Amino acid sequence: MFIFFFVFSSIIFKSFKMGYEALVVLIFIACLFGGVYWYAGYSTRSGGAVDENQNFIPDSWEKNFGWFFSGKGIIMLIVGIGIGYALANVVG
Ligand SMILES: [Ca+2]
Repeated sequence: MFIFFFVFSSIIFKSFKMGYEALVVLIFIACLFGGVYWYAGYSTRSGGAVDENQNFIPDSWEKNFGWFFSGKGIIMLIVGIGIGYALANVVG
């Protein structure tokens, strides 16, 4: 988790200088994370994954990446802010 935040904050930090590339990377991350969150819901709803506690997150993922789902709001907020800054750099 700490490695994740370290990598993530370094990407955000670089976005202040990189502009266009950072925007592309951040949009890619947003799509990737969105896809993972969507797939978690999809795989549990379709019955493809075990979800005994009925929170639409496959229990096998929750075991190791529970923080990734519990921190969904803050993670997407940080990505959103990053995109906002990168976009401001590109447009401005
Ligand atoms: Ca679950």
